[in-house]
Amino acid sequence: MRALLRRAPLAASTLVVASAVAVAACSSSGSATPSSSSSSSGSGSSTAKTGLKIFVIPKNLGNPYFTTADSKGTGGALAAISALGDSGTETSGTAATSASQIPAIQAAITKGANALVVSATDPTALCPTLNGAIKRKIPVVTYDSDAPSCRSLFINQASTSAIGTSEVDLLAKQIGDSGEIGIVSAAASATNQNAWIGYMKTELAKYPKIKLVATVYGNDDPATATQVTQGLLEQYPNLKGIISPTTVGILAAAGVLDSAKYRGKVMLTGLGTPDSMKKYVSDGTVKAFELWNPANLGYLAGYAAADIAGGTLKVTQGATFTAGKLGQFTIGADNTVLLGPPTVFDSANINNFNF
Ligand code: RAM
Repeated sequence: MRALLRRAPLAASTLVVASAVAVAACSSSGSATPSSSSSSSGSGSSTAKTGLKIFVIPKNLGNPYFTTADSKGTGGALAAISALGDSGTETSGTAATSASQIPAIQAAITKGANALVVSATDPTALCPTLNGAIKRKIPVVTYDSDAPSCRSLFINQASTSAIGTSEVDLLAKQIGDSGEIGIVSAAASATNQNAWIGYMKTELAKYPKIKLVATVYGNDDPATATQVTQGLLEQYPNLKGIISPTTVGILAAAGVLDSAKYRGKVMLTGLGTPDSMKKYVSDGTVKAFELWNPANLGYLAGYAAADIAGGTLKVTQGATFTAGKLGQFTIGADNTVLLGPPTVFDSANINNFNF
């Protein structure tokens, strides 16, 4: 039954390896596959385990981006987990810090987790705990923000380089390729933020008249993000633009810029949810920004975690799996799965989106 739910018809080449995978799935209680191990191929078992306990652990609770990514009602991670006959729980701390997130990961392990789905606040701090899970054969699937040396699989929302470079290109267009800009990031330790900022810096080499003057950190906390944005504007009165690659940061920055003093004078782009940004696009504070569909990201991560824990997906480069409504995905280099390209939102299309 579970196999019917989760499998689209398999290609002949995939069917050849299915029986070998079924044997592997039966011979171990979990199927955690550290990213370094990739000896056999494929997916496809008719004997998947169900009733598994899967914990979804975002950077923090209370961040609407993760609520959308994780919830059953939005079609996020918990929807995929429950569609596959497993039991999903979303848990984390309330601050987007490792100190807040690690106890939730430890508690999930103690409660008998069969798989963990984690957005890493800080890979260095999380890895001892996550490696402990992998040692106990609990697969760790990262989503949104990776912990490359201590997970089985990473579900990447969109090409890391494309996110970084496109945000610079979007802002450059809005400021006429010239002037001082700043970045309002989330946590200084966050893998995703730092990877995107790295590509922004590379892309800036194409714009000799744009100067990145500062990167400030709002820690995915609305009050902190507001404060650091105000500080940035005070310290750099000639600032022409801000990139905020965090849904919490861009919303806070938009709130600060939504005044006669700044509207139309300091441009803002980054990663935001269309629902939260509609007001600022319609009043002209923000021209264009981007994001992927967070619910689809969570759904894909939940699906993959359930498939790995259930024994129907072995983590190895080239393995394919069908993630329900989202269709077929292939595990790529470094045991990473890519959701797809993000959408750029502007006044012409933003009202077509509701998340
Ligand atoms: C925030 C978080 C998250 C990031 C999004 C774009 O909600 O920092 O990790 O992916 O923004």
